Amino acid sequence: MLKALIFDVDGTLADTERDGHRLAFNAAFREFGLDWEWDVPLYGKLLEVTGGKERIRFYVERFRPDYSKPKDFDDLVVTLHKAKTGHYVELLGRGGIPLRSGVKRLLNEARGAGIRLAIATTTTPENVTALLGNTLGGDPAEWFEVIAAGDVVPAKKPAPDIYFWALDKMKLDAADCLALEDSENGVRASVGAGLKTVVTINDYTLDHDFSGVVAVLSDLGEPGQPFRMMKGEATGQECVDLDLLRRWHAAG
Ligand code: XBP
Ligand code: MG
Repeated sequence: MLKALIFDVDGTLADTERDGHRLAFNAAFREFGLDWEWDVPLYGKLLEVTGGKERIRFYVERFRPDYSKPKDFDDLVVTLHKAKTGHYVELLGRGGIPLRSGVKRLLNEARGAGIRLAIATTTTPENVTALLGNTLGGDPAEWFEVIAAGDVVPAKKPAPDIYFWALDKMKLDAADCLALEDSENGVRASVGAGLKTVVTINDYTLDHDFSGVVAVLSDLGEPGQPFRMMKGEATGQECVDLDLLRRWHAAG
């Protein structure tokens, strides 16, 4: 029986990467006098690695062989990432990023029907609070009973650990939940944790491998603004509602 929905954040609840996280990283690099500039295509390659601190290290290793790391490079990464979080939260505070189509509608429907809600994300907890506070309003804990985020597990997505952590806190079996994701790394994590998964793609993830998921679609859709279906069956539906999620959960 479907008892809970577990949402990814970046790319799933909101399109945060290209015009949110990327800009915040660049602002932090500028602030610290670094000539590192992550343009849109480069950032797509950097998304291969989840987690902001991990991504900065990956960039230096893979794309900046010219950069000689200072002795305190580990500390620098932490400092840069703190600054990046500050810029990101500020950007969200300016109302910079809305929720994706259909997200609020589905959250409201699920909440009204007594379906439990949780979050499983790689991003920093402060970012989740800021995004939800600026879009849904109020305290995120009123919407999501568990927020699994950031460094609570050492191995980030594609490892399944963040989903196991959330399931453990909710005391639920994977079989009774459905995950909503947007990326291959996210799907490897959710499917790896034994969760049936629905994917809403975005520009950075449209050619990802989504093996093992129950449905792939453009977005959750709104009445009059139907989703497009890439994989799965949704006869007669123009938006993703609980009925459809229950169907996918039972069939998948
Ligand atoms: C999201 C991430 C995060 C964000 C940046 O992946 O990988 O690292 O890009 O956030 P997912 P931080 O949607 O799969 O959870 O800088 O706070 O890590
Ligand atoms: Mg994501």
